[in-house]
Amino acid sequence: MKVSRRDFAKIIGTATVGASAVSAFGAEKGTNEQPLIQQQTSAGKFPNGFLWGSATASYQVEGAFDKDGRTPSIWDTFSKTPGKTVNGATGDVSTDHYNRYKEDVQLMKNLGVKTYRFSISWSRVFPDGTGKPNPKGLDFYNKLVDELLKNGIQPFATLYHWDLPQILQDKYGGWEGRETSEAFANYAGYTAEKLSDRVNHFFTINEFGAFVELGYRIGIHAPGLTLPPARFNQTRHHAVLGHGLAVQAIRAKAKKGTKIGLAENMTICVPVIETPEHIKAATEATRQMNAQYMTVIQEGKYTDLYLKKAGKDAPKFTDAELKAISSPLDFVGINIYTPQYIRADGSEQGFAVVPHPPSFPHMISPWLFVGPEALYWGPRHVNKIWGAKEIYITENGCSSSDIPAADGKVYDTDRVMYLRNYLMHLQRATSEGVPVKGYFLWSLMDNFEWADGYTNRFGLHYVDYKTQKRTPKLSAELYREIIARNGLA
Ligand code: PNW
Repeated sequence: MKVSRRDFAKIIGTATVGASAVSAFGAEKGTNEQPLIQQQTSAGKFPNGFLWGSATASYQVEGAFDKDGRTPSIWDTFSKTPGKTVNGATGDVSTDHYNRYKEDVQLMKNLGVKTYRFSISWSRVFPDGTGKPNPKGLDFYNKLVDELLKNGIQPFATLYHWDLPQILQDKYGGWEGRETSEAFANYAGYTAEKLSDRVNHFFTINEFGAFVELGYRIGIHAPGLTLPPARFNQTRHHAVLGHGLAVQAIRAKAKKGTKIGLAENMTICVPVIETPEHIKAATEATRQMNAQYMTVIQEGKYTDLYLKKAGKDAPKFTDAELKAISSPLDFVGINIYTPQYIRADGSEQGFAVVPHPPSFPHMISPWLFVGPEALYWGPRHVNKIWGAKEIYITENGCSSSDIPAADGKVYDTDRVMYLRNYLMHLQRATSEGVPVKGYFLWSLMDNFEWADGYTNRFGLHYVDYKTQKRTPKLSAELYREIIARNGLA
């Protein structure tokens, strides 16, 4: 990955003005005032019923790229274009989850996870992007859902994890065209209608902040475009519009009581030091640096600063579209890997981004800076700023070198260190009453890591791609322990 998280944040971030609507941390009640004995008895524990899970995504694990009527997605095209992925890797076979899903459900069962987040391949369900559905494509998800339920694992389904049907890219320029937002709503409504008798939670879209920015602006993900600002901002708008229209379509078609949310890799603004002034700055930075996605979805308007900065290149939109975009959600999912440090400053906007110094530690992916407190501040901001009452950490995890030892095991002590520290901060959040209901570790097993191909491994299970053998890593043992204790291990 050539673009670092730091550059990435700079690229998508907007600088800003405006006052914080949120009171400073120091003024809150009940945070540090628990009697010591109570803190000790609940030390390290998560709330009862906490949903421990793991996550994957269709193009990253399924393989079976041409089975049962599936048509190419933009990731098939992109990965088969020379020079786009490391070693020309594609998702043609990947971990062959399409054929091995039963075995993979057993991996989950051995971990003890209560839930599994997977994504649905749009071009399996609608090979033409829209129009006539393909029952054979949907059937895979029917079987997967049934297998999960049979094993006591709750399915959480993501409707879009980046594998747009290529035909919609060709016809409408993908998410640049409003037609794609509408096609997405149609596919989402249909799929939720078919699955919601057994799937209670649907995510519309995974990570606007990655697929739109990397795919349509920077060009290092599918469809590999570098659009000029006005067209690019319109693409952002059509992506959030697609989300909003999908929420409406799912509400109209799915079983009553079906819960709808999204999974967004928002910029996690961590106060450099936990003082009221830096916390206030980090709160405002959260709204402004996520203006184009999470903030407009939550608040139903683009911030003044976002529009001002975009100037003549600002997206064109109607009030009705803003209303659709901000359709009420049942829960909010946040993918959290790394922090963005923020300090208060005397500027009009009231905050400044503090870049990671060159010595700042990161995992093997250069963008994956280690900042465990992101797992505290992310959900806390979402709860305090927008009042979200049901929050999931829809992804968290890390890449490691993962070289098998002589005994065949992978002793991924760096991942163990990462998870233990991040989860301590998640526990801090839940113990303060931040309503985080579950956590999905990315990922169940090593898989196709987009432009990085198979070189960066994120799994709890090591995959030998020659034999498709899955072997639990040390981190899988740690996770099993944490789940069993419902607390830190
Ligand atoms: C997320 N970046 O992607 C995705 O949701 C997963 O599909 C992916 O495997 C996981 O995180 C690990 O990378 C990202 O460069 C990929 O900033 C790259 C970036 C961010 C998110």
